[in-house]
Amino acid sequence: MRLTRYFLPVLKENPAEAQIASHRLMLRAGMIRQQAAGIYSWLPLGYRVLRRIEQIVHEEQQRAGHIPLLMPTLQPADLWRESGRYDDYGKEMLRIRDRQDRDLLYGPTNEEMITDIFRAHVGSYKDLPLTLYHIQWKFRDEMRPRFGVMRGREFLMKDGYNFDIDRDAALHAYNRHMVSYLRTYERMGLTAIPMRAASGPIGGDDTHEFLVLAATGESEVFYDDRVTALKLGARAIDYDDRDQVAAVCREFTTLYARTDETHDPAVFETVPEAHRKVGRGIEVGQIFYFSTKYSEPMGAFVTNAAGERVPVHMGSHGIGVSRLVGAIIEASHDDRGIVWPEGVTPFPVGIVNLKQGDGAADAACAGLYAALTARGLEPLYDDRDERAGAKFATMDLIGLPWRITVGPRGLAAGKVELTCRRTGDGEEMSPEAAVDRLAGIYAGH
Ligand code: P5A
Repeated sequence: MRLTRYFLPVLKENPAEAQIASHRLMLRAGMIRQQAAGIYSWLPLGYRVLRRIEQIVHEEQQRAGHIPLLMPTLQPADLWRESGRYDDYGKEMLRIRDRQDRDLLYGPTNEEMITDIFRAHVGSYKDLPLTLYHIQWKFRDEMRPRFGVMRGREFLMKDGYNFDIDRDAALHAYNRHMVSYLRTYERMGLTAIPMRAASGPIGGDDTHEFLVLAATGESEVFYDDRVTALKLGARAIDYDDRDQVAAVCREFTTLYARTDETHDPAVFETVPEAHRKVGRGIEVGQIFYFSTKYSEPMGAFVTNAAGERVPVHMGSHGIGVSRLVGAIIEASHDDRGIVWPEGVTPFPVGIVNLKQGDGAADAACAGLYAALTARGLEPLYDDRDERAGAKFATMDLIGLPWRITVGPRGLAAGKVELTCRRTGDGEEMSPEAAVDRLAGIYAGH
């Protein structure tokens, strides 16, 4: 993409309404625009990141054997009357009446609707296990929408729902989600710690939240800091292997890590003092096992192997897709701007032409652009007629992990400079070597 043909409305000044870094940087980098309290348009740069995050979520869900579908944002109120949640949900639910006077709502979550789909089409244990998920906009009329996309009213969520024949099978689905979430967050360059939590309006006894540690997080967290060193890494996971998946979950949930809702000071005291930490975290996901809470009242029954009709065991599992954009920035920025992890960056590399209009510089940039594109690495090429300082400031603000700087002086020696956004370190090399280096870096992403 050439910057002169793109739409990147960066702001020079710090927006007064933004209280935290991620909100400020998303506005300044031209990623979002607020349309109403807690409701945002995703401008092209922000939209690219959102799509990258969605893509990673899709890949990891499908790797775990979960099946994508798409349910609507609007739901009939009658479904929620069946589960009993229509009245319970209170003012957070946006209620709508259509021209026929039928009650609708803008879905805050989809347990009822997916249960309806299940009961209409599945009747036998032979069709289980089954996990369906979608990535869809939600609406919750939050009392205090704030921090930009972090606590929105309209927000994008991945929500998945498992259907299993009994408690053991459903707990395997729970564990499978935990492991697939760990991999999902790691691919985004995040450390998200599973913490025992409370279930709120979704229900059930087993639930973990995934928290990214950040001073601006909304949840208070208590943890043994050795938990932050745990990594899933590149190890192979067989998602059908119940023991292996359960062992990974034990590895990640044995050390003390809880939110304030489940914190137990007496147990926390048993953590060695040097490792006992109190901090704040951003909740980027939550998984639940709630047994037959929805299947029983809504009549989602299957015939088991003995020929009896039994309610299915269910759980639901959410990732805050739009919130993640903010959470990643909170975890990865400096005083000059965003520092995208390679896994989610809107463009893998920026090209800065120090002397637009110079024949050799323009030709070298065009050559780099073509070579990078041919390797699947679409660059953002700053081809504006601007001072070098202004170009560098824009690149630093929008946070592309790598930058190639092209100028007549370097080119005279056959060199361009490849610079790492995170460290600021630059290295001179031939344009071909820069392309090869980047192809190597991105091969794993
Ligand atoms: C699990 C999937 C659920 O709704 N039902 C379907 C279950 N869980 S949850 O914890 O309430 O939400 C899942 C994740 O969505 C994100 N989230 C939000 N993101 C932005 N703005 C909001 N107002 C908001 N509310 C929830 C969180 O990341 C949460 O973990």
